[in-house]
Amino acid sequence: MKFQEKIKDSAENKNSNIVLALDLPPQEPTLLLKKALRIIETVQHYICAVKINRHLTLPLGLFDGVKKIIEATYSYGLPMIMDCKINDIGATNQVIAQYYFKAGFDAITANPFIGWEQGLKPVFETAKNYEKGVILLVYMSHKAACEGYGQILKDENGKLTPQYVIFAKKALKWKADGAVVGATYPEKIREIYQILNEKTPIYSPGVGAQGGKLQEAIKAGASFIIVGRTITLSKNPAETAKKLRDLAREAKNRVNTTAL
Ligand code: NUP
Repeated sequence: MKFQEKIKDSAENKNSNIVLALDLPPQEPTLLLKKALRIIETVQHYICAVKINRHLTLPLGLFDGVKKIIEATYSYGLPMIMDCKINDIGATNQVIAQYYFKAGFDAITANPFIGWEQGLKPVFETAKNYEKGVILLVYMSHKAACEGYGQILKDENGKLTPQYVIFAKKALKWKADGAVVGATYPEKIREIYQILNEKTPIYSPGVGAQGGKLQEAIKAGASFIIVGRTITLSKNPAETAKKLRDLAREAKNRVNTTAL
């Protein structure tokens, strides 16, 4: 099954659009793995996918500890995303993508700054061969995002255009499986949502720890909300994930009712 269908099915089954960013602070690897597995086990009912970052791949190893996390995640019926933000020359990107897909990830993230030919083209081709997904960064959640994603440049017709508008159009052209737009910038989500026109779902990180508001992101058009530290560092991750899931459901219902 293709990634977009897989995560849509999972969101329906779990009745949740929360993607858990399984980020934990550095600690002894055996303990880290134990904590990571425990968190997935306790929050599995309230999330639709798990996203992993270097917090786990670096200390645990892709075909060692991370493999165990992937297996556990699958046993709960949840897809897995590797947030590797691919950003190199095509030949290198291809090797990176192959390793992540072979390890069992359903989708990877990539940076559109590197462009298509000898950049992301081999990544999209590899993803297609493996029936996996590629999610593009379109506007990041941090403060300095405007320095890159927000810079104004000339598009191919010479018209002054923000970088993120060009990236959103590329997400459509390259048939990306998702676009990352920070929950810290709901006005950017709104603008990018208009361009993507529901063809490419928006994944929105930056809720809680980075100051973004889940309800605002959903109201602006985000399909999936990525949450890390607010859940992983909470005293009761399951309770926090449930609360966020319920808030997201309410916000989604409100959007649907207003649209009627
Ligand atoms: O723009 C982005 N912002 C962001 O926070 C793109 C990302 N991939 N992320 C990631 O989402 C970040 O690296 C982390 O893994 C997660 C957000 O975690 P938190 O701020 O909810 O703890």
